Amino acid sequence: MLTKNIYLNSWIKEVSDLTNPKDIHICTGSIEEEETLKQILLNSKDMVKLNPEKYPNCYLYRSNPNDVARTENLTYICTSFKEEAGPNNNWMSPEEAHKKANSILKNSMSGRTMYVLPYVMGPLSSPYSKCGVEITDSPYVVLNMLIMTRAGSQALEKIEEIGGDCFTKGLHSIVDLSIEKRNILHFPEENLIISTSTGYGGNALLGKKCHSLRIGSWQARQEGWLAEHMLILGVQTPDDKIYYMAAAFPSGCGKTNLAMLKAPLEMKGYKVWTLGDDIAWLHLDKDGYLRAINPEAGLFGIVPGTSEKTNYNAYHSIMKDTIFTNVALNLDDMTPWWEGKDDKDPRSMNLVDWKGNPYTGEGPAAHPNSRFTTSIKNCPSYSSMAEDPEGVVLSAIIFGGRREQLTPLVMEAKNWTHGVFLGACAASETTAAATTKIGVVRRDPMAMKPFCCYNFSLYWNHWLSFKDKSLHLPKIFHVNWFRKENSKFIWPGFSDNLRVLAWIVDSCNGKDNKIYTPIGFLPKKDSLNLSNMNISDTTLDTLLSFNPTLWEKECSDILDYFSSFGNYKCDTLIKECLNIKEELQKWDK
Ligand code: OXD
Ligand code: MN
Repeated sequence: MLTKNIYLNSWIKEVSDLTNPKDIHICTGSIEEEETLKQILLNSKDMVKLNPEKYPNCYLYRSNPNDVARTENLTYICTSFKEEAGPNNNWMSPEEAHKKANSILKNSMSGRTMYVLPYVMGPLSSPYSKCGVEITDSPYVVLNMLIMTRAGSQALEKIEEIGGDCFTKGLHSIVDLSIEKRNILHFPEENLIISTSTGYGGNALLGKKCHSLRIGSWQARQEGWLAEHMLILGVQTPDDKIYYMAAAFPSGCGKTNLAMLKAPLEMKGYKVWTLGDDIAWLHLDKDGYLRAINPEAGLFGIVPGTSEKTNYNAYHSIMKDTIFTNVALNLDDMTPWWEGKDDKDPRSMNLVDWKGNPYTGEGPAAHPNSRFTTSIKNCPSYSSMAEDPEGVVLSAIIFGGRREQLTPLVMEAKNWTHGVFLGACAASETTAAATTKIGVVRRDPMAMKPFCCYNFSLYWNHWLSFKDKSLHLPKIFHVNWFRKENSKFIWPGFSDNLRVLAWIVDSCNGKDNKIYTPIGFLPKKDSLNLSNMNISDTTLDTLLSFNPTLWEKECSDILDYFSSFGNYKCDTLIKECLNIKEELQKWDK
């Protein structure tokens, strides 16, 4: 008997009959197991041990160069009805997807070990947690999942205790890593994920995007909660109160930086606590408060640009017990290196680039989407509230995007419906985390474009439905750190973003710090703490104002976007947008 869950046993048998592995290993998460897995990767030369004095228990893994980012074009939602997946997803019929996967997976594990990894997303004893089992033939995936989730024996015990089909099934095989065989398939109706011919984190660590966001968003709609692409942080104020916030930004817009921000010197008494940097599951508790848990246990962050100055806490999180993927290696002292780590010229060092070749000075030494995997507990600003099974009560929800023009530094929603509108029309310029063109503006509602598993119109209706379920919902805000003038950023970002969070706290406390406009409440000019900031009056005006003519045009674009979801329409948001447009037409220009 493999496990005490018959349903799991029969799935393991089904997968091993198909993939034909040389043996099966049920992962326990023990130290010995971890060591064995590391040794396998060291022996195969896919992984290198880093300097144990400077980077204790740290490793550098190099992936196949064709496999360095999520592949959204090869990611499918396989629902019975195409319209349910919506134009926001690639769709494949479940029959076709199973057929395709079966032919790719036939004997795909032959000669390899099949690892069965039970895991829990969320604190082990949380009523909001969910179980999963990932079957994979990649020791790298197991090692990462052991950091990113609560995995191994304890998770299996939970799965055995609950019994039946209480877990999301995730089947992953690296096959031959060819792009032709690469597919990331989601079967929400079967609670199943199949990922083939890839080893990249976002495609292969199935607990993360595939389970916690795609399958999660499907289940959340059915069960009345929200699975979101959000960090969770706590802002401690000088009177020692902590205000919890969840914030959604598209990939590569600084979620990890904001989640572990270090207060600027001028803001004495303020401190940011880190509970999560990528995913939040939100549930209404019995009193109607919206509570957030972080389903993950680790950080899978972008390395380039991380320095003591830009993100002190991330920098210090990754000095031990960390797996680096696709960074450069300094052969002189076996330390990892990446663009933005320090002021050194990479050509002056004895570097091997991310592909494992001597660095020639051409192109980046570390891949722009190179990653670190480390326990969130390594983060100096980690809050143990992240382990609270009940989660934290949210005071604010923040949406954001990367907009060079148009969108003010911060605005507050007029009410829940308007807040959902602000989230739904968030847009951003693409980054290196996905293999699409860099720098193209795309609508990225709630930063969920690549992750919402069903038609966005239905998703927005689900968000809107919370309005009638509670009197204690958090306030909603929209921020934009990326405003530019003459091609230069006009807001410094990073730790100075705490000034905006402090304004949000003031607002949650009912402070009279804002003025009404058709697009939302904007800060009164003197309401932000800008001490020692050296920001000119004109720049501040640009940051805190809006252009009604441009916004009227934006509303027309948003209306076009809102009507692009087939037979499903979110009438409430369409009406919200029409009202704003009408108000803008009358607004003093
Ligand atoms: C991530 C992403 O890796 O959003 O978090 O792409
Ligand atoms: Mn993300």
